[in-house]
Amino acid sequence: MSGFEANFDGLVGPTHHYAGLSVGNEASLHNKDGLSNPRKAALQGLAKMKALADAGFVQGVLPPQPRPNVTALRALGFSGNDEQLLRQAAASAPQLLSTLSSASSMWTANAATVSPSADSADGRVHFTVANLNNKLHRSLEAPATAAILRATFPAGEHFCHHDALPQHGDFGDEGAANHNRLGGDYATPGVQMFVYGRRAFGDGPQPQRYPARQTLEASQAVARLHQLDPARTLFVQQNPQAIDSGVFHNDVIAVSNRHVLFHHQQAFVDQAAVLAQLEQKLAALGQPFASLEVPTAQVSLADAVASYLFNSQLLSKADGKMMIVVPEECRQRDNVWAYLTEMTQRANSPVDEVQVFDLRESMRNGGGPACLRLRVVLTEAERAAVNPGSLLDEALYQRLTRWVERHYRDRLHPNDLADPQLLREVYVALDELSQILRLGAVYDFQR
Ligand code: SUG
Repeated sequence: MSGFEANFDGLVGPTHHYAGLSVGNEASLHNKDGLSNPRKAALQGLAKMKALADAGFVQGVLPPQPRPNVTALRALGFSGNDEQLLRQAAASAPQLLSTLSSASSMWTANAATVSPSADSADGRVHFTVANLNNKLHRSLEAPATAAILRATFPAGEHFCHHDALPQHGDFGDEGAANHNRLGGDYATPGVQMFVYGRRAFGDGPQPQRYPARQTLEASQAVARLHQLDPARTLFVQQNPQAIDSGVFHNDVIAVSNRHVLFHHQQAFVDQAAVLAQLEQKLAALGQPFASLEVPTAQVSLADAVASYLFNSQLLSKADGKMMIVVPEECRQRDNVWAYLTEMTQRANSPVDEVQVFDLRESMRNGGGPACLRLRVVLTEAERAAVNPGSLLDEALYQRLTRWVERHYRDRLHPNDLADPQLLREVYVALDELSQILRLGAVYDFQR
């Protein structure tokens, strides 16, 4: 049975804006209150999806969530009809309105942790929705994410869904952004590496400046829920110094594909031991391991954060080699670009091609190519069980492009979020989108 990796990208929502909500994410803080272009953001994301689908990769789409989040505003005491409610919130709590309007569900690497069926005892693909409880705006994503994932991957013979872990910092869980799977073939057992920032219980190194969002205890719970074999599971601590330099998720400092781990020299605590354990666990499966370690002397932590070199996608091509998908910001930094050029031209490098995408709108909030996609390893039988309307082909790309052009604004400032017309536009657009993707009534406002 053969397997492959599918990427499910989040479509950027119509309220994409720069709210400065994520302490520890330098791009988010630096770009607070800037003017965003939601239409351009969505089209940039779609262009990446289309290019990868055209290159033969299986590409899926996950829809945005309804924002402003009227349900949350009502729960927080704002009342009246939608117009009155938005007016009240804008007048008395504009920052809260902005927070509850974030389009942050676009970064689907944080939607859930996903384990392939080859690794789970019951032979199903497991999903655990991330609770994202370190940031208010992100903690509100979980219920809609659960509904969207269940509509996209119907529960049953092939897919098993778990709700988010308890909404408490001790179980802080940021999903697949802190998870990597290594192995040979996608459909045979592999090794799952969970990367945490701190321990909820007990001592250990901690970042001093910025928060560690993921706990060891959360990662362990996800591994249990997914019925993983402890012998093929590894819990690794992220280097606190990296977090303090702006590496708020592991996917800003490391990415894996098959037997390859592409990572920075300062990614993990006890890095040499981590790499040795990975090698040993893969060897026990009869699989090789290749560490592509980028030295600090060539790319500093600051360069890694500014360029998002590691927030890349490593994709297996038909010829057995890999391609690396990076943001335009990598090309703009000479040392990073020199490293990529050298790495892809080196004899015997597993990665021999670079593709560059302009994702500037998302990047300005700290979301690169890898943040925008949720990896789901599938077999053919599993793919056949995926909601067919969610898989991107030429026709869907054309429809989605027209849909964005029809419904999205080309400029948005946080002050515009009080406009009741914007909320009406969002409801019309998302209602139509759920029909285009054939997802059924996934949103609260449709029920
Ligand atoms: O959680 N930014 C997101 C970026 C998430 C990137 N995802 C991965 N690395 N996988 C975050 O910090 C900023 C929103 C704002 O400030 O408007 C934000 O939420």
